Amino acid sequence: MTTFDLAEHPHRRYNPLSGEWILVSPHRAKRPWQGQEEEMPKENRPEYDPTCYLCPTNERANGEHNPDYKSTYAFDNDFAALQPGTPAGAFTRGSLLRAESERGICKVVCFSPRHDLTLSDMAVEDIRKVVDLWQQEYEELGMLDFVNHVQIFENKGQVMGASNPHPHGQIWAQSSIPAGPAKETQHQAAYYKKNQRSLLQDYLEIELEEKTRIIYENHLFVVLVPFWAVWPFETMILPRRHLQHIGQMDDADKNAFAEAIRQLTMAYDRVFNVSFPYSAGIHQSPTDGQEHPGWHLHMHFYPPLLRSATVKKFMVGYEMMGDPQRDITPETSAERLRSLF
Ligand code: H2U
Ligand code: ZN
Repeated sequence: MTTFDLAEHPHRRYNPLSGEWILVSPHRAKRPWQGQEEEMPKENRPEYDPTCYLCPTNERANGEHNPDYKSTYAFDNDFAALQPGTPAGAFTRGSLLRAESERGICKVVCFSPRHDLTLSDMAVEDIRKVVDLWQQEYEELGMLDFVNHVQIFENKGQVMGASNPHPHGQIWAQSSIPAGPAKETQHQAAYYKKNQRSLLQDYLEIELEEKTRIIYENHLFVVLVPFWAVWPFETMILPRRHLQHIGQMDDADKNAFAEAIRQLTMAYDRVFNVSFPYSAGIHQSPTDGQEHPGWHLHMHFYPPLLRSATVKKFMVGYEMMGDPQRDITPETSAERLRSLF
């Protein structure tokens, strides 16, 4: 009888943040790089695109013109999924059909006036300005009475559904706490209640000891592939300090956070020699007026690519019906990513 080995045998891994499990099948990926790694022609974008609705001075869908902004710029999404003026109300039919009105604000955040850049091309001082804007928006939106949760995120690349290559992200601020952050709120609170310690700080300590999933460190932030990662190159940026939200970041935190983002996105671009697509977002404490002592800020990166610039992972079949599944282990992915810093 052989002994159970995480690198060899099919197993399930627990995600303590979400309470969900993921199936890992390492035997199917003995050689994770069997796919060809074709080079994609480097896209040649102009610094300014007169047809881009995010470039400075250009007209947007609502007829407004963007200012001639020089660093970052945030505006209300012209096609906002949520609106601040939605009337209160509910629809129910017994306990089975339930709907509630939802108020919110959706913003678009331009990271740079330059149409041809991505975060990985930007200087750390310029990424720092993006972090400053995220902080300001989190605080301002979070202060609004009806806003209990602020989701900062970026969809990068056509395969993730980004509508425009101009470097930008979005912020959705709303009354209710969406499912992902709600699960993380619940699990971190339960852990804190039981242990008087933060779940992610304890987790980070273990990872710093094991080292196998750490891919980058600076004096304030760590980037790692979570033990329970689902996407082939999924990562998480974690502050060493127990920050509940971005509002608590000081200058040093913001600089180190910007540096971690820069290093990670540059490494990502080297995986398949393409501008690496992903969805990324900051999870942090809700702005609902509660204390949330267990909440530990972190940024998730979920890149869809699997084997090459063109072969992406699909979350289909068993994963839609059952649990997420991966072949390449998080440790193998971490090793690969670490070599690209
Ligand atoms: P994505 O690339 O992540 O889709 O973000 C771009 C957003 O920009 C998208 O949500 C908005 C779209 O609604 N938008 C405007 O607000 N004004 C415009 O003129 C075009 C697109
Ligand atoms: Zn542009």
